[in-house]
Amino acid sequence: MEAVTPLIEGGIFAYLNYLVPAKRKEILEILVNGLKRMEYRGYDSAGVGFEGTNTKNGSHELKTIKQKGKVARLEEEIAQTTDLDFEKEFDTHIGIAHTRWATHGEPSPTNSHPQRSDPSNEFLVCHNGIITNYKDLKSFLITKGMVFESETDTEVIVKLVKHISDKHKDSAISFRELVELTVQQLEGAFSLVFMSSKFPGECVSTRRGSPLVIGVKSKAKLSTDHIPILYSKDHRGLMNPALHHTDSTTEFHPIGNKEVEYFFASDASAIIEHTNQVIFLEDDDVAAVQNGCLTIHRIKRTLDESATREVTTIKMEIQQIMKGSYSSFMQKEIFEQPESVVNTMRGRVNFETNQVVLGGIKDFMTEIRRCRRLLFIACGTSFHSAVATRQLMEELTELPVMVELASDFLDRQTPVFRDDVCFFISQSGETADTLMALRYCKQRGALIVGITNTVGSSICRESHCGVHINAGPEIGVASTKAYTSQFISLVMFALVMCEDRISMQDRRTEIIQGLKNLPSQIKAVLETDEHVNTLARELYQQKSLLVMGRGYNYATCLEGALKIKELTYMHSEGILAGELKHGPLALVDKAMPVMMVVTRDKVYPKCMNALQQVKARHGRPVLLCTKGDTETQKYAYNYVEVPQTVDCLQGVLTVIPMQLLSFHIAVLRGYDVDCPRNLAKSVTVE
Ligand code: G6Q
Repeated sequence: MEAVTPLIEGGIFAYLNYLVPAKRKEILEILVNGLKRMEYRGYDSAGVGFEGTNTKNGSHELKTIKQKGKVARLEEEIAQTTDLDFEKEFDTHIGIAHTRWATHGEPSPTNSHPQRSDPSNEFLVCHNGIITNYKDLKSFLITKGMVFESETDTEVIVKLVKHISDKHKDSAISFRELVELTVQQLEGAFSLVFMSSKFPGECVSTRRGSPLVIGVKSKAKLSTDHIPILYSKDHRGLMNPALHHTDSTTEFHPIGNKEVEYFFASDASAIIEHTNQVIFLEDDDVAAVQNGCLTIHRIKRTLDESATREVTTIKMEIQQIMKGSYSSFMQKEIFEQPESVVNTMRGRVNFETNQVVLGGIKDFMTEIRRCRRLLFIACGTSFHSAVATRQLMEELTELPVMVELASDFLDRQTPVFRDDVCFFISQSGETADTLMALRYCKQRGALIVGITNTVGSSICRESHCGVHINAGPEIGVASTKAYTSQFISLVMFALVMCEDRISMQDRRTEIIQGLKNLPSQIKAVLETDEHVNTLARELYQQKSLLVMGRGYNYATCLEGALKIKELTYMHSEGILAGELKHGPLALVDKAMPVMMVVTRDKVYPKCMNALQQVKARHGRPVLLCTKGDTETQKYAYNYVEVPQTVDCLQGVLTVIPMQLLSFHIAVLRGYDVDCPRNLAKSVTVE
């Protein structure tokens, strides 16, 4: 099984009280507060599912309340619910909750979690992650008579549980076994928490590639701090009943009285205020709570894995957990890039067969291939991702490619035609300039393709088709991981456009294999962080910084200069190295800080000419150069190395030292990295 990378998008929180009396309103407050602790993980809609008892006839029911928008909107929705007795007390209760970062299906109450198996809420699930084979499962379940109500991949999971449950209705199958049978059919990365009206008082959770933590709180001493794993099969794959019996030696519980509370969450930031006793589940663990006892199961034992899960004591502060060990969301997002680029490519690039599939535009590819021109329209960093991929787009599509700043494009009232395909790149999907340009092009009959990071956003909804970059929520105002994910999404599009061009197969294979190596190469560049920090100490009191490059690295100069400007308030300018002698060279002397991107590709000789021009004016260039290129480094005042990759992907690596440099200079200057002055995360005004 390929190592799946942790997915940040949305947050799960569940609460179980066993023999701990609590009023319904207290239970709902715990659930909502838990979601608020995780809102940084995704915040476009939220929901809760909880066991309710109809006070009139005592019937037991599962109720859900779900709402679009931030958790505060859900809180209002709960408060406005009239058919609930908030004062009713329960001593055993389960609630599951979720704050969503949409990847499939726009933010709406129907698409929020918990997702249900049927209108009677027989099974409910909250899900983080992406089920990459959900379409096949959905088609299968529809043939079995299932009726779907949402656009989510999540709904498939809970309907599959019901399908399996219906197939086993004459056997005494447990809730946990139902979940084990279900997840074996799933592909992708996920963390899941289930509850069920068939199994009141029980909760089952599991994970694969998306984190899940269990907190436990009890006045009594706990039965162990090493919870034994229960196996259905041994390491040879043979059923072995002795491996999965449960009794007081295998069940984790408080000793003596059974009073206990459990908390399930995507990360510890939602648990720490209740308890510091936590259990970190591993991939493919299935945790089940019943009658206050927790057991942890695995389908099959392999010889090398630990046979227990440890109950650990965490000592972190909430704030610190939300950002992990990072000082800001921007720093966290810079260091998330090895994972976010994998999520961008997940389920889309097959590195064995060298195939690329973009589901969101697949049905429009015939029309796109017939077009006369490609236009890429965006603002700021998103515009730079188009600059970064323009040369490759021209090479692989052999079409005229225009790359436009949305505001200028509109000022010029640029002619647009029915046989144009217009791409609108936007992390937020709400940038007014970009949205206005989209409407301008749509009115003129062009095909509109949205490249966004926010499902349900205006640009996403008003496009004819599109690609979700799957970078996860980007909180820092200065865009970092969204840029590299936009970059890779555009590269994937170019690869799709030439998939049937025999003459381009070698080039495609080279690029696809280059994409495969990117995550580890990004990690290698991130390891230069300390070196970049020393560079920042030399530069942070300067007044200006010139960033020069050309070819595939020109976009890095523009994006790097923008990062410096917006984070450090220092003047910075991205300069096309080929333009140096046409004016900018006049700026260069020994006092002017200069960075130059000089990597080993076709324009290397021309970059060396520019380097010589700078040196001849006593410039002291800091180079971003290819790892091990000692020949070039001889000319450097200082340098940062990046691994060699395919020429058209070099910009994904060379931008990272610029992200790190701008971060460190901003910190040295004492500025707010996540919220730079005068700026907003989404510029929704023209
Ligand atoms: C860059 C900024 C800004 C942003 C643009 C476009 O770090 O975040 O330049 O890229 O305002 O925003 P959208 O990508 O959301 O349209």
